[in-house]
Amino acid sequence: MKNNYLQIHPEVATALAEGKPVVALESTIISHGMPYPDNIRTAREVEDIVRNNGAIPATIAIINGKLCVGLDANQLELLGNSKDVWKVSLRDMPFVLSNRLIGATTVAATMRIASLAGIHVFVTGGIGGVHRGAEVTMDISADLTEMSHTNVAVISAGVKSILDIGLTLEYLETAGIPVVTYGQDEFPAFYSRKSGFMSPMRLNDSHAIAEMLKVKWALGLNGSVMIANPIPEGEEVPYEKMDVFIQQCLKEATSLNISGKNTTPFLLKRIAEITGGESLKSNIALVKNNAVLGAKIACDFSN
Ligand code: PSU
Ligand code: MN
Repeated sequence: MKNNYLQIHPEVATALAEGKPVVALESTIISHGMPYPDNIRTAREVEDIVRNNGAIPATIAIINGKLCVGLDANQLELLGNSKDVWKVSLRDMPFVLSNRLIGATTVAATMRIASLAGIHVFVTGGIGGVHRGAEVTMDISADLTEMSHTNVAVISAGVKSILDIGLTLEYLETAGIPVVTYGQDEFPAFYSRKSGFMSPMRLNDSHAIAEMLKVKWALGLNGSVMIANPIPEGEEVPYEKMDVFIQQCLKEATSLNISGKNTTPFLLKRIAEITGGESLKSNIALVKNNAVLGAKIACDFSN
């Protein structure tokens, strides 16, 4: 069925029509996850990495009443350097489209749009999840509900400890979402290779991961697979060190009454400030590392 709101970049459309590997990329990380101009530089470099590893990148955002799949240089600049960019999760999509606002898509919204376009592999930094204190706030990211029914695999560096990692893993299990860690037994915690939680599953190569995706969807087991890719050794900030900063930022968020959709962007920004850019450096390194693995999985998946 043709979707009148979809605008697929010609290069992406050609790749999809020819069955070539395509990797979806999100835009909230650009507009609300990193400061300018690191955000745009990183977005471009991540696209280059996807290309150099054999796949076509498709960065996704909402611009001028269209669900854009694949952005040009001006559109990337707009997302990275405009003041009024909406953070668009699933519930925001119709509002931002019908009002022709500029929207940066979260994991949830990016997955849905990727799926509409026929893309099955998606690279991000980290997914949203169950927040600490969710038993009171009910703050559970729509990323998780979306992952429970949309057939797009998500490559991330695990879950950072601004969230409740244990509860997030429980939620993923309840939702029937396989969690596969690449190359190690322990589930990674974004900036850190360790989290204190064992990964439910482990696979050591992209081919095996692509096979698992094919089997899952062939069985009619709809939904995502979370592929957790540990940050490279030389780039990590150890868990214990990072957790001190995170605790401090969480306290600040509470005292400033930050809630809802503002929580994650606030925490990411404060952590980068408090660590004097160290967290940002790690964040950039892990996204690039995910782009390499994602492109390889997309190549194996399309074969
Ligand atoms: N986690 C990160 N970096 C990010 C995000 C999450 O480490 O940039 C972004 C992603 O776009 C994710 C969104 O989908 O935050 C989750 O927001 P929320 O918790 O409001 O659902
Ligand atoms: Mn939330």
